[in-house]
Parts: sequence; structure tokens; C-alpha cells
Amino acid sequence: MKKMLNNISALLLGALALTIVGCSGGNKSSSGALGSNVAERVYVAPGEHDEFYAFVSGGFSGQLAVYGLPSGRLFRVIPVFSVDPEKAYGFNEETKPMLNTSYGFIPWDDAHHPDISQTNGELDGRWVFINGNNTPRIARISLSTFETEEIIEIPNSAGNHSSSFVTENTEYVVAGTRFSVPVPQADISIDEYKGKFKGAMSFIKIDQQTGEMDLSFQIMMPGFNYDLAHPGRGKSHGWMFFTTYNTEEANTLLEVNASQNDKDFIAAVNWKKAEELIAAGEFDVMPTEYAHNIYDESTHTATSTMKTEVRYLDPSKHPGLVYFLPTPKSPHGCDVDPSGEYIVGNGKLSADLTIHSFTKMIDAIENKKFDGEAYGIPILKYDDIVAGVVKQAGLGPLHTEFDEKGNGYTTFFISSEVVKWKLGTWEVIDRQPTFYSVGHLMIPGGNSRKPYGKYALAMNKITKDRYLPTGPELTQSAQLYDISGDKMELLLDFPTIGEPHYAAGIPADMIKGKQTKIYKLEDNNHKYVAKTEKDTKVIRNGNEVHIYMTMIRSHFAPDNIEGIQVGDKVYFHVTNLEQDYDVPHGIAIIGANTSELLIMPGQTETFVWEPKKVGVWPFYCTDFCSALHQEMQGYVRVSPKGSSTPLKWSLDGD
Ligand code: K7E
Ligand code: CUA
Repeated sequence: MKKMLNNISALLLGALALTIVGCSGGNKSSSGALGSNVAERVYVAPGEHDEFYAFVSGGFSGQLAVYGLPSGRLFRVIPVFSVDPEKAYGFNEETKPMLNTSYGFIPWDDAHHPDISQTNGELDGRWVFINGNNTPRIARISLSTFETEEIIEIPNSAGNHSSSFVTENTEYVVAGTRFSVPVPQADISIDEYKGKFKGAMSFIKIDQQTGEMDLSFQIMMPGFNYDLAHPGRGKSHGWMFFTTYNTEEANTLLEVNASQNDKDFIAAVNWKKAEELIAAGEFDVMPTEYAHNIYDESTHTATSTMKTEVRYLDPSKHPGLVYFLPTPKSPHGCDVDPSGEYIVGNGKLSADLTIHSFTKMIDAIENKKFDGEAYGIPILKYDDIVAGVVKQAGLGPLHTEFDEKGNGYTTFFISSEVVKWKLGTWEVIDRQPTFYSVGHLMIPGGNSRKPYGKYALAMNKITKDRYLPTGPELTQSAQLYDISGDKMELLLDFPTIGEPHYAAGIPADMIKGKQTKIYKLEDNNHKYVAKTEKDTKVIRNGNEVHIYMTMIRSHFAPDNIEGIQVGDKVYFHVTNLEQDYDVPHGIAIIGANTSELLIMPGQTETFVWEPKKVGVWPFYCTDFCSALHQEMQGYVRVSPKGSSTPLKWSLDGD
């Protein structure tokens, strides 16, 4: 064990040395002396549009940020797993159910891996999926409305990290567990980890018309940690590849105890075979509990349903379902090249990149070139499946993406660089420093059959001296490289929201023409909609009061309300009557325990106000909507509990 510790220390010391070099200014061509020519290549003139959308995960912010490339301009933060007062997500009555789980309302998560839907292995611009790690969930976001439309909780999972990756035709989104846990959960000693804990891999079926997610089945894997995944494509379509670490099954001091084995595995899962087993009824069913939350665009309201069982497959009982590909050494990223032939495993504690061949893997399976098994799952012979090794490429390899010219681009966390190498010859072609400690990298379409290899976006964990300092907490950042030539060129740094783990990019032309501009008022089926000012009203039901309110430039209807009492629960159901593009209105009232509402044209949203004090209280529009926006206001009179003040409402006395 001493030796192992020494090896790890050597790697870490190497990291320090390299980071210090980086900090002192580093490579001349990529810092300080960028020419005006470089500035022009990221400059998008006022009124012009960017060439790509980049969906960048917010990490511990729980959200998904939308940037333009090459400018790095931030367009929108899409609320997904965390409440967002700017958009009232998780605050208004309509979206609260989106954050419901089997643990109750969870207002936060840690979002890592966005992935855009694909058809025939190419980006299709329908949806983007993203995982919540902490309370395992997968979300689906519409690329027409840029709203989170659906969230499904993943039972039997913990640290939903090897997620959310789509198969070649978005048949499934997969979600693998990072932490193995007792399945089903049980009150047992942590020392019983080995053999008793399990790692669930979940396959979520996607309805091709609606995008609706359905947890189709789980595969109960041995108690390793499942870190990342990527789908087979082309010839390897039908397979999904997951990296593992902690094949030692340690449950304490993992930095040492999970770094013992020379090789861990990439798990190759034949999901077509799993489908056949499911269709043939060869599965077991386990009681469990998980929430399925859907936002309905017609009622503008989300509902949450609790599901109570899941189908699962035990791979030791089903030969041919899963194979292990030995891969050095605690691999993190698991990436598949555009042809589907090469499966790249990046061992965090290895200096080399290991590339497996899908063709050789199939041959090894057919000819039973096995090297034992683990929990009944065959381990393929390493020498019989390796396609090649990129030697001594750097320190701490994490993730790989691809261009359309047969090159791989791998990030190295410890040596803070991106390394470009050639598929097939495995030679290093170029390396460029990152500033600093890069995690993922994104090339639009870089994990599909059709990459758009003009830019690569590196996402960094540490920025140190790169920006104006802001107290102890510094921004994290992305760096844009031009990869169209032989050498990568650093073009731009830009700060990000939260910690950017992964991103998904798509040519802007694929989605910008299909954006929803307004919601049609006539299609609004919200339970409390008021489609005209004549439909507005206030209804008392015990101590519940429902206000059916409308908004249009530049007034609310009604704007004077009396007869509310302390102790009431007042629901403001507010419909934006506008039918013009880009005319939202907002509403807020003093002392409300929620955020404002930001309501799009044709939409209805609701917030609850529980007045605590007698008086006359103003409400106002929070979004500067017209020249008379400051006039867009109203009053609510609140009387003591039991008062005889009659309930009435009006606009301009009517
Ligand atoms: Cu940050 Cu993909 Cu969660 Cu690597 S992961 S960096
Ligand atoms: Cu409506 Cu400001």
C-alpha cells in the first residue's frame, strides 16, 4: 500500500509543478499576446447571432446555462433541479410538483451531464437531458420552449453520475449510479459493503412523439462505482459502455483503498439483449418508490405521480448481457468515437489512454477469450480487446471528445491541458494548456456520429489569476479553442454559472427556427385561467381566496381588491393576455413568501400570499414591459380576521 501512496503522491506533485508553470504565464501563444485576428474570430457584432448554442451544466447550481459560441455570451439559465426566483420555478404552484421526489420537495441538485437527443446517431435538436446527482433524477428540457418539461426520479441509485446519455435514436436515456448501496435499502452495517451493495443502471425509455420518460428497467450490477457512460453507435449501436472504479469494493478511505487494482473495468452492456429479456418476461420486479413529474404545456401546470415498482435484471443470471473490459486505472471518462469502433477509457491514475476495439470485443466474446469473471460477469482478456494506447499523453486524463477528421481530444486534469491525438495511429498531434485543471471538454456533436469540429470548449475547475478576484470564491470558467486547423488555438475565456461539468453544443440553425414565441391564449387549459378581463373574479371558499387576474400593457384586472382577511390563503392566478413575442409581465406583492411570477404571453401562473398584517398593500409588475410599466400596479385591502368588509374587486371602478 505504501508504494501505491507514493505513486499517487508523485502524480499529485507533478500536478503542482505543472500548475505553477501554468500560473506564471505559461505558453506565449495562448496567453497575453492574442492577436486582433483572434479577437475577430470570437466577436459577434451587435445584432448578429452566434453559430452554436452551448448548453453548459451548472454543477452545484442545479441549472443549465445557455451560451452562444463563439462569443461566450450567456443567453439564459434554464431552471432544472433548483428553485429559481427569477422565473418563479419551484416557487409558483404550477412548477412546485416538478421538484417533488420520494423524499418530498427537494429544491436543489447537482447537475452534470447534458446530452442532446439524437436520431440515427446525429443531433436532432428535440430535447436536452441532464442528470441530478444528489437526489437521483433525470430531466428533459424542450429545445422549443427552453423549459424543463419532465423530471423522473431514479430509485435504487445514489449519486446519479453516469447519466444522462442518450442512445443512437434516443430510444433510451441511461442513468448509472456512482455509489453502490444496499438494494433495496436496508439498515445493515457499512462493513457488509462487499458483495451486499449493488449498483443500479437504469434505462429510461423515451416516447418518440412526446419525449415522455418511462423507467423501463434496471440492471443490478456488482457494488462498484459507475462513473460515466457513452452509447455505442454505428456498428456498436445497441451497446452502452460504463466506466467503473472502486472494483476493490472499498467502503472507506477510497483514495487509497479504491486505487489498488491495476485495472478496473469498462462495463459493456448489451441493451438490445436486455430489451429481449424484458419482452420475454425474464425480469424480476421490486417494490420501490420514485416520483415522475410532468409539466403540461396546455394547462401550464405540472403534476407529480409516485411510482411503486421497477423491473430489473440480474446480469449473473443472463449470459451475454454484460461484459467487463479491463481498463487501467480508476477510469473516469468513457467515450466512443464517431464510427462506434473505439471505446476510450481514461484512467485517472494512468498516464496512458486505453482504447478498446469494438470489433475485437465482439470477437473476444464469440471466442470466449475470458480472464475469469466478477460476480458472474465475464471479464474479457485485456490483450485481446485493446486497439491501442496513447502513450504518456499527460497526467490525469478525464474526458475525450472527437472531431469529424479522426482525431480525439482528451482533457488532463493534473497537467491542465487538452491533448489532440489521432485515432488509429494513437500519436499525439498537439497539446495546449488550459487555465486550469480542466474537467470535461465539449465539441458540438463530439459524442455523436457527426461532430461539428470547429470549436472545442474546455471547462475548468480552477481559475486562480484569470479574472478579477472576487473574494475567496472565484468564478469557474470555460475556454474556447479553435480546432479547425492542425493546431488548437485558444480564443476566449468566459465565466460560467456554477461548476460546468459537461456541455452539449448544437449548430444554432438546427433549433433557432423552431422556437416557441407565445403560448396561444385559446389553447390555455389552466384550471384558473381568465381569458378576458370579463372573466376575472375573486372567489372565497372558507379562508381560501382565489383571484382570477389578467395582465396586459399596462394594467392588472382587477387592480383593487377588498375583503381579504388576515389568516386567508390568497391564490393569485394570473394570466398574461398578451399575444406578442417577448412581452412577459411579472407580479409580486409585499410580504409574500414566494418569488415574483414571470408570466409569458398566453400563460397562467399562480402564487400564494398569506397576509399577516391589516392594511392596504400594493402589488406591481416586476418586468419592465412598456413605457407605462411603472403604472402597472394595484392594491389589496386586508381586514382583521372575521371582519364584515365585503369581498369586491374592480378595475377603474367597474
Ligand atoms: Cu465533472 Cu462528468 Cu461529473 Cu468529469 S464529471 S469533470
Ligand atoms: Cu407589465 Cu411591467
